[in-house]
Amino acid sequence: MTLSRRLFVAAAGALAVTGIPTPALALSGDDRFYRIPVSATDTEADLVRKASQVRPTARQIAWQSLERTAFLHFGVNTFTGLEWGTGDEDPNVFQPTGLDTDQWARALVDGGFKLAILTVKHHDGFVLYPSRYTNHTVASSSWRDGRGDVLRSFADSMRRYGLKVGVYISPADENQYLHGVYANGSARSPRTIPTLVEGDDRSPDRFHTLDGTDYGAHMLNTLYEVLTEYGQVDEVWFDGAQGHIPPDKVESYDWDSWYSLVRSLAPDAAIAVTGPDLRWVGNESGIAREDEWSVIPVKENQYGRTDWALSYDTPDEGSRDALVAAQPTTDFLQWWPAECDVSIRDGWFYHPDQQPKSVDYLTEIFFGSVGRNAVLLLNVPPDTDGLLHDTDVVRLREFRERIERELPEDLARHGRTTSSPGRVTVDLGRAQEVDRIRLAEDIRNGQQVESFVVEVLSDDGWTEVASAGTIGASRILLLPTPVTARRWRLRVTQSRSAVRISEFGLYRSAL
Ligand code: FUL
Repeated sequence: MTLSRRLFVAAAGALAVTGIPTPALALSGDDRFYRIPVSATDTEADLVRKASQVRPTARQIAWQSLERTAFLHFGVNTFTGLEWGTGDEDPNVFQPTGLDTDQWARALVDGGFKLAILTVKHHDGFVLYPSRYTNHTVASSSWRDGRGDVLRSFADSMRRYGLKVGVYISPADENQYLHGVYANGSARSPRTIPTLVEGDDRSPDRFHTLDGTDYGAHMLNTLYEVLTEYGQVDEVWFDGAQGHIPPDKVESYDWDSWYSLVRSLAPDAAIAVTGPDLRWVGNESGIAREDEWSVIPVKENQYGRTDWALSYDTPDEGSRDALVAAQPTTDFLQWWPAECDVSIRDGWFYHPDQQPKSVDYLTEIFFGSVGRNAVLLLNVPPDTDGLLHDTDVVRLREFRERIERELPEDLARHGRTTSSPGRVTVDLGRAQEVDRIRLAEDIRNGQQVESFVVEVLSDDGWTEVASAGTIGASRILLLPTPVTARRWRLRVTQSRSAVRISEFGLYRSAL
């Protein structure tokens, strides 16, 4: 059942960090506690206490609750068959003659998705709306006589069907590299955004003065167009890859200026994954660590870029041992939750010879991401007609139906729940078969549980049926065989501070 305001104390922990206000004030999400500085003299106990005091921001809480989000990789690569474009492709190859973004939206809703992110600009630099700052766009294609705007259609359709809108804007840009803008060695200096161009019909209320290189200013102007002309955006995705730009052509990205513009134009948008709000899980298979922490040690790199204090793919990102191991490089303990990106097909872009993953595989991915304190970001690439392929559309529906059968009805909802320090007990009224358990901490109280057991009452007393480490925003346990019992208990065996459990759900799958 969902335990809305139930609090139980699993372990006492001091709540005050010298010099900063108590996080008890921050239960609805508060930027003041999303990261706490670490010093070289902090003991293990100090680190654990600080980690227990980190809280998500309101925008991180909103993002986490989405659970299933979608990626749409679409652009010139869809037509050239490449995964990474070249920046000098003929824009005229882009001919999605049957573009129907309502069809995308319907399929994603039918798959249980709540937000979709479009690749507005991939590494090739081709832009899916008519930009004032580059000719490598849809406007240079004869498609719709140069008047097509995929971003407009996408954003309108998503909103029409109740989906939130996200934008992928690649920092790497091969076209701008070929035009001598990207990595041209220009100085970082104050830039006026938007930078008005000849014949510009905009008269903004406010201009932003931000530091940037020539390319940094180009990114800022792109962000300005996307975030002021297309309605509310809830996720801005900055990728970390370089495409084919030679590694010695270094453009030091103006992260601080980009973040600041996003915050002022789209304050609710979560900035991913080269960003402060959420992190890449560390692989592209859609699977989180079994024990996935949302509070992890980070360091701050050049121009305010949040980076891992350990490595992006370390098997343990946030346990007590990890906090201690990372300490020499840690600047902050930060709420930096994991996003699991994976494509339904092998490639990110559509290739006719590839097939979507099976429902079994997608279900495994769901349990490996949403079931492990992460958010799923599943890519479903539109094809050359500008449609999601029928096979993928059917697969999305089957995936949603399968998850509904995996977790059909929370049996605990009709039970009687009691809680006492470190324990939540559910009396189902009669013995019932259970094979899936869904748990959640109220993350407004941070992430506290380090280990727990689930037990059932039998003639021999309380007997363990499952045990694991972290819970976080969502933990789903699959029992290898169904267990029949009337009384079920969650017992926290180790925690960082007072634990607030918001969900103890018991299910019998109907497969
Ligand atoms: C990667 C990119 O290089 C891929 O093309 C894709 O966009 C993926 C989501 O991120 O880093």
